[in-house]
Amino acid sequence: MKHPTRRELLQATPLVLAPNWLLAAESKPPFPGMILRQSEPLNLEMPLAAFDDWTTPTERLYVRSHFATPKIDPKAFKLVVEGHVENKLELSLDDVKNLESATKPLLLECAGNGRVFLTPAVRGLQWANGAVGNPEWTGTLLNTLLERARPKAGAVDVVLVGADTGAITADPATPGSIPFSRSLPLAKAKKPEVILAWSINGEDLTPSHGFPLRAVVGGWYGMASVKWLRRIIVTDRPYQGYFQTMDYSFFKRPTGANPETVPVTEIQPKAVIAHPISNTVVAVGKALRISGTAWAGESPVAKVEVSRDGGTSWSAAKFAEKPKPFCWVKWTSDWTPMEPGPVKLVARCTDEAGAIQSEKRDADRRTYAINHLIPVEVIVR
Ligand SMILES: Nc1nc2c(c(=O)[nH]1)N[C@H]1C(S)=C(S)[C@@H](COP(=O)(O)O)O[C@H]1N2
Ligand SMILES: [Mo]
Repeated sequence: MKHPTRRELLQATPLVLAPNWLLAAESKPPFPGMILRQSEPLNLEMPLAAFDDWTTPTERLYVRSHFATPKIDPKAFKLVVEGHVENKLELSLDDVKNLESATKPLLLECAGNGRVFLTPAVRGLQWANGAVGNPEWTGTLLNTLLERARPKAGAVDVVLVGADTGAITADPATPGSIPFSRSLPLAKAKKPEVILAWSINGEDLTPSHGFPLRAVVGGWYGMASVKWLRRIIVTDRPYQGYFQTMDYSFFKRPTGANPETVPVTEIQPKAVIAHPISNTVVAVGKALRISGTAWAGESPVAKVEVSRDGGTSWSAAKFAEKPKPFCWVKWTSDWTPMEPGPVKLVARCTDEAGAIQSEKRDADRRTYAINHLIPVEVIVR
């Protein structure tokens, strides 16, 4: 018999036995109930129960890291803003923290969230629904720094570069060791939903969430929210970094033109049923509250609907609060099942621009932006 490798063992071992966070920069073991998707680098998924909190507690926020967590000395920390700018900046952490600050909730969702639902199975971390969270961030607008650095005429992209580096050896392999980096078009970089955060839920960022400084890009999938931010480079042409060409890209079909490869950017609308969970037995004739959260990208959530017949008929869910832009909204839908048998519950979200979740998976999205309808089956008895 072939002996399992250390990696295989760790992947198959319950979280409580995995000692790897002791080797990483993380000071605490992951919160009980977090789902270990990979131990090196650390990748953790939030359990369904965590959809109950509107504000995601820091220890419940999913972790998605491509490389090992870098150890950064906050006293030696420098943020550089350079490239196609009139005024190159070099700032200490205190310089950044002394800029005008804002505190706002912003949802973060990994572009691969829901990948486990793809058939046939694909490569990549097998996230179920929980590579998402809605914490509160404190930081300064990226625009505040750009105003000081003054992009030159012809500036196109703002490249955010992390302090973490590594080589990806699986195809498509990186050209040796590279830092994690992503760009935003200048127009998006100037928006008020794009912040450089030093605090999450009122406390310092934790090592795995980007200590001491990270970007949070409201409305876009998580890969744009660069952690351990170190350099900001303004460019005069579109950036073609690995994590927006070889990785985190999909196909667009402009009308009348050939398919093009484009970076994954905006979050697509999604509703998740947190209660009841799949395969629950529910009582005939007894009121049941179906509940969950829903979110969208640059347009706020307009509507959540629930179906109790696998998607044939739909009824509007109730919001627990008015949907806030760039955040999730909690919703409920009350139902008294009257007939015994299996029932497929489905929830779907529509945003204010009219984008709605579809029943079928769009293959052009490759392994990203997964928001087709996923039924939750319950048994009425
Ligand atoms: N420097 C750096 N930033 C990064 C990543 C990374 O690996 N390195 N992962 C990105 C991805 S794909 C996601 S989904 C989010 C996850 O942020 P979190 O781990 O704080 O939840 O961080 C993004 N920022
Ligand atoms: Mo991600």
